[in-house]
Amino acid sequence: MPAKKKPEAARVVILLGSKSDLPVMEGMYPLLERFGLSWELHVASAHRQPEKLKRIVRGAEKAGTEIFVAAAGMAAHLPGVLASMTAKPVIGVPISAGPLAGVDALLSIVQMPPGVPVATVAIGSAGAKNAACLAARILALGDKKVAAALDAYIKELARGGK
Ligand code: RP5
Repeated sequence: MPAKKKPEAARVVILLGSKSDLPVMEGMYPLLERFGLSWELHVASAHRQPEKLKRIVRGAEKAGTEIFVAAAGMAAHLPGVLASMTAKPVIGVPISAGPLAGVDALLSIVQMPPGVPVATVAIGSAGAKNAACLAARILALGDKKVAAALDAYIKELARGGK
């Protein structure tokens, strides 16, 4: 009997602290597609749904996900808690979601203790796009197709594209 084919894992798993983070994070999709990176997205708050978060991370690890992106606003603990659950690269996107306009989330995400890194990108939509670009740069190290797509994108930027 032929072996059952394992369902293909999303190379990038995106986690949001809330549905309200979605409009900003949707900016990642066109870039991930352009770089040929498969992805999936889940909402799992580190504060409100820690057990759900654990289940998603365990499932993604088992399936072979290579990079996690986590976006959260306010006291943004999602990327750090996620980084405590995996040894895969975690990219953190601070979201502007309250009176402190994302500076609260930026400081919460970037100030990780030694040994548990979160690669923190800019607040908001620039950060969402850079999360896709950084994921591509990491995966391009071992994937020629991603490297070529990234190279074409960088050349387009040099010609004045956005
Ligand atoms: C964070 O609190 C979420 O990531 C979101 O940015 C912020 C507000 O969440 P909601 O009250 O909109 O669900 O946990």
